[in-house]
Amino acid sequence: MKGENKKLRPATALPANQDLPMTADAILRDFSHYFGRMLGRRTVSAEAPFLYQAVVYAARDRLMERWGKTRDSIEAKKNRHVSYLSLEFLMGRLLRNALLNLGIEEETTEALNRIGLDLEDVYEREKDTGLGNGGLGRLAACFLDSCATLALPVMGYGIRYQYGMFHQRIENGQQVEYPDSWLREGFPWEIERIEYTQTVRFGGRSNTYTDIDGTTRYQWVDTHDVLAIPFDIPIPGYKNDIVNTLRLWSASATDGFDLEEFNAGSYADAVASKNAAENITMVLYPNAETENGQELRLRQQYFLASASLQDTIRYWVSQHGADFSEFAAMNCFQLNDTHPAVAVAELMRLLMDEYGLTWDAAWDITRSTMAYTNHTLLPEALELWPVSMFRRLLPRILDIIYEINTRFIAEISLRWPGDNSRIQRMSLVQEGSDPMLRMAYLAIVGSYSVNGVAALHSKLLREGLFSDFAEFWPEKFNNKTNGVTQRRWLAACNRELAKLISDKIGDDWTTDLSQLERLSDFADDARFQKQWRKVKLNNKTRLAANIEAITGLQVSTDTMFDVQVKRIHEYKRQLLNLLHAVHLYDRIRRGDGSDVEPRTIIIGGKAAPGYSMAKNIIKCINNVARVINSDPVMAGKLQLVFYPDYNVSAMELICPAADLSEQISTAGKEASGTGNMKFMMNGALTIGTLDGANVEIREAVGAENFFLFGLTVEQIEEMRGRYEPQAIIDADDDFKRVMNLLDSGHFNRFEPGLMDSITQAIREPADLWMTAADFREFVDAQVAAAAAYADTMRWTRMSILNTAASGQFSTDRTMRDYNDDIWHLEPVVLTKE
Ligand code: 26V
Repeated sequence: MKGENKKLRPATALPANQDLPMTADAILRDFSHYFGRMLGRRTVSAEAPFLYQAVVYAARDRLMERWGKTRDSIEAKKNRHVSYLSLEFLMGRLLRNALLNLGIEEETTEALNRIGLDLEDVYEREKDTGLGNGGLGRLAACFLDSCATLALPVMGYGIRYQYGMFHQRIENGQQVEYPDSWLREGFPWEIERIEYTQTVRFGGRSNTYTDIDGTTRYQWVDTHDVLAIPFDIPIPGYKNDIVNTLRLWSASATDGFDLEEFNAGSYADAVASKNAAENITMVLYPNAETENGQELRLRQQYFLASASLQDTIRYWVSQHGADFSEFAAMNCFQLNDTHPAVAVAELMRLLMDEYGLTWDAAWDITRSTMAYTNHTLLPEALELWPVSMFRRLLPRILDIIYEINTRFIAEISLRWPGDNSRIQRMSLVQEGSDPMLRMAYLAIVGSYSVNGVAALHSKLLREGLFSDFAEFWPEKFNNKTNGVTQRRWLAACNRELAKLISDKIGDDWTTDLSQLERLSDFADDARFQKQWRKVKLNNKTRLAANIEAITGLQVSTDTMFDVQVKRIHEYKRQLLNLLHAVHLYDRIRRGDGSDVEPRTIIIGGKAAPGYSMAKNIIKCINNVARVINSDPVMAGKLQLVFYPDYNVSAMELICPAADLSEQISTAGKEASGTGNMKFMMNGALTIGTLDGANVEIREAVGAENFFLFGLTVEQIEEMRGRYEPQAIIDADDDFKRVMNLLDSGHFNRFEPGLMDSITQAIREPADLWMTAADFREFVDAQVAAAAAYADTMRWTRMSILNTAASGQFSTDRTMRDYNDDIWHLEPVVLTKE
């Protein structure tokens, strides 16, 4: 393809469009055009097919002109820019956010009202774009929103999975997974850009040859090639006319795919075999933090890395020719965890094999363009790939990684001569009968910046997991505490609270969240407090209606909504929450519940399909819930709800309604958490351990407005090896009764043995998560939370203060930090035509 694009005439831009009017009239006109003429529908009703698509097209037109202008302005200035490489972008729904950022929500509401439609109903018809597992993927989505709002030239690169995160249904208390066919009715936001198709290679072998200068060069030959087709999604900034891009790659077979392997007679088989190529982008892997090693997953990673780097280089060459001297000054690749870390070697390959750079020149560029963010401390989540798999799938890339390692080990030896154990510890290759590549080490060696996602997490990375590397390159390591975008997580999802806040302090907080501090002046204002409570109650009523619609349960809104929603994982300790629920049930049942503050405990989240312990936890929660909810003695006092199919849109309904936010991971295990920030912003109080960003949340809001409990990281580590959960249980009457209830079969009358795996886990001295160790303090902190809740004025004050102190947890702040310390981008200035 290279160079064959002969232009017959100089390219000319289309005449600039007149800016489309942002009025209800114009929006209605465009809606009618799309609905009637393009989609061919006549009858407008709330249920009409393609109604939502037509509204999107009307909005998209308005994004399109701004998108083009943003691109032109970036090109004109030849600005430095960032490519954010991520296997996950958990975008959720896009329509409300687009209208909010364009500033045309009211006009669109008005337009639809005129034809008897409610915009809120249209919003509900959009499926979530669920191309992520949880925190890491949603963080990437919040980053894109903030970068566009700050006018930072950042492009997201990801994969257009045909099937996103599975849907969870609860059948007989158990999680059952259903495929998420989110593209089935079309996805009106994307633009297919076949003109930027790339070719990605797999398999074959690596060959050497001598070029005309006598230099040894490498060639990757006999490969199986797959096409990467980009689909672009517009990312609008907040009322600033900037529209950035999320580019998602979809795999497609080349026309020659595997044809040579078939005899002339099996043409149909050859075409059918195209499936193998197209499978690469078929499905998102749903197993966050466990189960590494699937070959298809490695294919996905390389596919993303290669297509995205080729795309960036294609653009570079179109602007600068094959002169890479300024490439590093103008480009940065931020790696969202190690998932795209193979990009380190792929950039080396492209620069050397395709553009003829020397090793040293290519390495200089690589090492000054790559930056790596780590998102987990769990050792089992660190990616290791079998060398043998790399040799088979990516032979040329393996050569390069070995060469990087050889040179790296030489560097270590120079600094620490003869320190072989250090070399073994730091080598990119973990030796053994099945040698493995350590992707985190590849990412560190190949990057100029390595960051964690909360202060505590970054400290633990430096002192623990990556201590050898931090000793070698202290200047590479830094912290960037996570955030969330307040446009989605307050302005859009909690419009009533947003309005109350804006009426009090103006609406600058939508782009400067530190403004929320000014709310603290009103924390004791009785009138404001009453309004604040009214909003919370309305949000609880909304959630209660939703819970009834999906589970049939009627929950009482004059109870404390005590919420834990996140992926189900042992380290997050949903089990600890369940123990507390059983404890409250036990107290009320014994007639000791007169001072138990009425609560609705809500737990939601998905378990990785292969993570049997997590699935058991879901089943046990559902069993306990059934007993509690059907016991008349509990009425008005205690309810337990398992919220099914938790996702981004569910959180938009849940976080505005929460009173108490459960952030109860074992200290040192949750890298940051971002749900904790969404709850805080929406006025929930946190009950939590000193883990991840909880530490910073507590510092920001003050210890007196946070319910702290549990062992610290140091205490946890200190206790390992001499942890005796059974002794802890025996010494605590409440705990003993809870365990007896679980052991007795009370919650599993007809399912003998069901609770065994969880009661055993709690009694296990080697329990990594030390659930029993924190039981007593957790129960006591819950008593303190209940007492505070019972004092309405005090609770409301604490709630207001939590929102007021949440300013630093905006991804606007996070992105400024990345930009100041790592990216060094100039904001885009829109050029006038
Ligand atoms: C690992 C794997 C491995 C196998 C296949 C699929 C897959 C997908 C994801 C992961 C790692 C997920 C790591 C993660 O989500 N970490 C979370 O990142 C959040 C954003 O920084 C942070 O707030 C959470 O504390 C952290 O758990």
